[in-house]
Amino acid sequence: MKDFRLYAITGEQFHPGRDMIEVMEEAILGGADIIQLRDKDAGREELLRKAKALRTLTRKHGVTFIVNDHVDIAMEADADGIHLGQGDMPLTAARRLVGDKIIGISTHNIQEALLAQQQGADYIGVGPVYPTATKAEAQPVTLAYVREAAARIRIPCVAIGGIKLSNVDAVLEAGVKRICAVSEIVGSSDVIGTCRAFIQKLEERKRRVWS
Ligand code: 3NM
Repeated sequence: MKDFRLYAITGEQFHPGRDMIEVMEEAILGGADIIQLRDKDAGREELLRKAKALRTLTRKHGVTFIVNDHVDIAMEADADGIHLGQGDMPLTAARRLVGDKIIGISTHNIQEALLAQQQGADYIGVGPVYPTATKAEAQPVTLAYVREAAARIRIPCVAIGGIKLSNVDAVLEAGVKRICAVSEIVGSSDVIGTCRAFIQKLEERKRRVWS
């Protein structure tokens, strides 16, 4: 899997009146290096159309493309991988269908993380770190779980949930090297600038601590 550090997920409710592909292209231009299509409302046909458009965009820019939940859409659009929640298709079943494509798994505690790692996930989501309207029903896992995952899990850990420019320093201090945001990125009036600012914070942390 191509490595990544800034993971942007679609969230069309955060940019009414703007074209999703245009917004995600700005995210890529700002430095997002992995893009996920997440749309809980679209029907199959619409989802496939969006997936194909994002596939074209991500290929043009050489960034990774992931589809949330829908293995069949990921396969048909030739995405690089899929992202699955705890209530979705089991990882082992998904692996049989997607072969060596990327599989990411949402985790909310260290047991789920260790299991995902053992079953061959390529990366895990660690969250929601903070309360978030994007996934309002989920209980925040706090920085304590971010610290634990960063210390104990060997596959890439992506912190997600309520991450903003204003709190990302604390998340990075907890030990993760990859972050994901929906509303802070796609809801910004300056998507490119917001992604650049995230990248700058990742770079700063790398200079000070990782290298
Ligand atoms: N998954 P925002 S939190 C899609 O914890 C998603 O697995 C989460 O949106 C998880 O950056 C989340 O707007 C929402 O808070 C992230």
